[in-house]
Amino acid sequence: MNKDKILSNSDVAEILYRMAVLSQFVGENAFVTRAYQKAARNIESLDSDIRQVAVNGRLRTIPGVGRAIAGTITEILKAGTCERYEEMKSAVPADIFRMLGVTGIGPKTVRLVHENLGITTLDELEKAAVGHRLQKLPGIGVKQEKKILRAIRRSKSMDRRIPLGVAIPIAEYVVEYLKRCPHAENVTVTGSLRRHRDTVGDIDLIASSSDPESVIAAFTTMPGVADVIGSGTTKASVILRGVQIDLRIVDRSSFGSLLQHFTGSKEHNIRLRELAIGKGMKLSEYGILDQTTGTLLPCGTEEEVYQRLGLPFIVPELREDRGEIEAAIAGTLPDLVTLADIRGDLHLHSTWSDGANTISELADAAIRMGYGYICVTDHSRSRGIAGGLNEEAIIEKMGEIERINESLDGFTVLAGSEVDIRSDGTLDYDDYVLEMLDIVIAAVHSGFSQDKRTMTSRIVRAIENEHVDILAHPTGRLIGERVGYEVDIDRVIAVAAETETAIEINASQSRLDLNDINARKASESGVMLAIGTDAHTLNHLHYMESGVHLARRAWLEPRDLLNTKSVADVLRWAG
Ligand code: DGT
Ligand code: CA
Ligand code: CA
Repeated sequence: MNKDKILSNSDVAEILYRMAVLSQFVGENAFVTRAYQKAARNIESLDSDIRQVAVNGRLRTIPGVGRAIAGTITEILKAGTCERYEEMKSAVPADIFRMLGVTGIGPKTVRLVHENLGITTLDELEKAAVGHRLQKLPGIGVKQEKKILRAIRRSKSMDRRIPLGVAIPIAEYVVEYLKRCPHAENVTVTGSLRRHRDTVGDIDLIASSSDPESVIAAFTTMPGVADVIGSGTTKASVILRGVQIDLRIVDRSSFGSLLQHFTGSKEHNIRLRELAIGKGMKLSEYGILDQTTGTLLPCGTEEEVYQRLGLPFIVPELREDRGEIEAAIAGTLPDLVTLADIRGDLHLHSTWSDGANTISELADAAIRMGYGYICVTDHSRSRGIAGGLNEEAIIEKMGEIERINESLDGFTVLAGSEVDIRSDGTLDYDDYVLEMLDIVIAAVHSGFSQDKRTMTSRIVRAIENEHVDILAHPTGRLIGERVGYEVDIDRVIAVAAETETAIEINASQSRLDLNDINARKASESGVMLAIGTDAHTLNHLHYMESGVHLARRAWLEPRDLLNTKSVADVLRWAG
């Protein structure tokens, strides 16, 4: 890390998260690991700037920050790192985070190959697997070696696109900055980010201006710009925090045409152009050219573009050439779900397990968001590292929920759990515990390297349990980090339809799982979907927005989602 860089809350949290991972690796006890995690999470959700908190000598008022971690944070703020972090890093292979990021490679394997073969990078590990040097190691063998190689190759094939969670804050920063330029008007995000794809190749912005050059100058000299890739009188591209940002400036009269063009997708635009040609028109980023008269009609708004083509407006989320143009022509575009339709969040973690906030705090925040209910789904017994609850704690927690509900009017806290699906497909609580809960979410958190058949029957067995209401993050992917486990999602969808189990759209920006294509498939197969934020701090509650955009990309209407229902209907549905 650059020593002169100004550290944000999330930079400090990131180092603490990494320390949590390393502490497991160097054999610290689970308590230390959890302490780092907890502090990291609370710093992430802090409303104030961590630097200011430190200056005011108030680090220890942050929950989970004791004397030791306060010292660590102070060190990080001063030096960009800390002694213990460097010490732990030097005791482990250099490439450890990349190796651990591969689904199916855990600390045990990394330690084994490091100690026996001196392997410190993912490439070395791949080479050793190709050269059959791993199978000789204790506990690895031929089968395991093959598995490791396959896992590395899967992980390497993952594309290098930017996760939404990384792109959104960067785009917000740039938009805010440009809006303050005196000559910039209509600063707008376009491209795949406006369509709310789960990853983006770059960030595309447009604006209109009477003085484009001054806006371009402001853009290319913006604080944080690491490189200017190109700069002209009406467009420029820069690199900021490792991400490419394209800006186009256009005259206000053709703003709608450019917005439509740059929002894409390319496939959608190609289809629109074909449609235009059939009507004797030529569609471009400058406007619509009437071929017979030869006049160019620039469109000031996007609505105008669609209108002139004889189509109803098509929202950005649908513009992927997945049938939206046909539906627009036929007048059968879906009546998509909106954020206002969402009445509750069904996947939340509290301080009972690994969340940063109490149930009351979560409820208060949800009330402020206009929800009618939340379901608090802390981890189950076996998730020791995430503070999973045993049966006694569950009962105690249900008592607390009851007391909170008595004090609330028109709002309900549901008692739930995110129950681990064990490697054989059984659940982490006995049926009598599952029966007591309002909502049971089942999830895979371990044994990611199981082969596709084993994993699929494991999940199928879990959702066949009559107490399971929702299957959480069904593919286990972490965008930009791991591809997830191998699973026959079509089979899971089919069984979910049969067993009337809902499937989650996990709205966490690093998961977004199910994705748009599979969520649409599930819905078309008759499966109910449920958006859950998987919030571990209050800040995460706003992931609901990303979940709703994903649902819209999946063509979902309010009736396709569980959490657009009233609490009574949710309970009736869960039966
Ligand atoms: P990304 O950045 O890979 O996530 O995807 P987009 O969709 O943001 O693509 P990008 O940044 O290459 O271009 C932005 C938009 O510009 C794209 O969505 C549609 C438009 N566009 C780019 N190239 C073409 C093209 O060759 N034909 C047409 N019709 N439109 C294009
Ligand atoms: Ca783009
Ligand atoms: Ca671009």
